Amino acid sequence: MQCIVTHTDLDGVISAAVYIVGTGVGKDGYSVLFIEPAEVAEKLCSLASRGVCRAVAVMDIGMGGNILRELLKCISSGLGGVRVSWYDHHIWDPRWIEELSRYVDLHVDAGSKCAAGVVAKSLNLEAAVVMEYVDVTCAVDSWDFHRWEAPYLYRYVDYIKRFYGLDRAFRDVLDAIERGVEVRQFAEWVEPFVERYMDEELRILASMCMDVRELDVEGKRVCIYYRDFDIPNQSIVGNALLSMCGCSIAAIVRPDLSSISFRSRDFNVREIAGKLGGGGHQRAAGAPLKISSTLRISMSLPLPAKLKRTLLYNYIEKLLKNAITSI
Ligand SMILES: [Mn+2]
Repeated sequence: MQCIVTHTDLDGVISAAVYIVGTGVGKDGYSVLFIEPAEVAEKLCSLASRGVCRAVAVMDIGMGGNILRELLKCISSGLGGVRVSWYDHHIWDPRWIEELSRYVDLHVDAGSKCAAGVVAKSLNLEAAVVMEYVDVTCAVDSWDFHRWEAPYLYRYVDYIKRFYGLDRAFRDVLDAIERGVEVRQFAEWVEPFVERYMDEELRILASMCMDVRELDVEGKRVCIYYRDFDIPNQSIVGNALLSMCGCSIAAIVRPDLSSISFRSRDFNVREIAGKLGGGGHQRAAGAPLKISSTLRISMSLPLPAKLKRTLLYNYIEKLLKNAITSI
């Protein structure tokens, strides 16, 4: 069995489909697992130990010091002869490349705008139909949206992920590519999903700036926003808070209250996330959210949405003020 371990987004889905097309593995010859980067060591090692994979291809999964240490624990013992190849376009420290390439067939190209591009190049794929999907994927992943199909495929995968699971998106895309369906035809075909997504997106965006709690912390305009649904996604919400609502720091609470994420264009939000036990990048970071049991109970009661929001915002406001002033 050829196993594929890939990221839970459009780039992950397209990378996997391009890989299957490029290697020509038959329908029953592969399995695909969608994961977050932090899970890669655990998933890869457990897949190898189960003995069902002859080879594992990892795609669109970045590396980090902690991830590498965890990974080396099992990979350096040989993984029972399972061959591992890895395709990525994130930035890797040269030492990570050196270390991991002793055990893994590494294809890392930080100059590529998406992992799907790295997969296509490594497998010498040049077919126009495939390369068009890759181009659209890179337009999404690099956030430049230079193709009109990009916002369609982006929202389509997000919608399918939420309601049907990414396996379904993967099968749709692979089927389309194998039948020679051009990416612009595919974008038209997914329009009903994108329309439903956009309806929800516009509904949320219409009241977003009124639903935020604004704080002034040391001259920074901090906005707290609670999303009570997964659509639109975190990046769209973060972008709208900064550009439409004029926030200088956006603090977004996930629907399940499990975590809080930060976006900013001028401030290093990694520091704030760090104070709350999280991390990330300078402009986009996140932290786990530990809410009190009283608040958790209140949030599950059939109270008016507005009241719940107020209770939650009061709590987050205190948390953020403490975190930011202690930096
Ligand atoms: Mn990517």
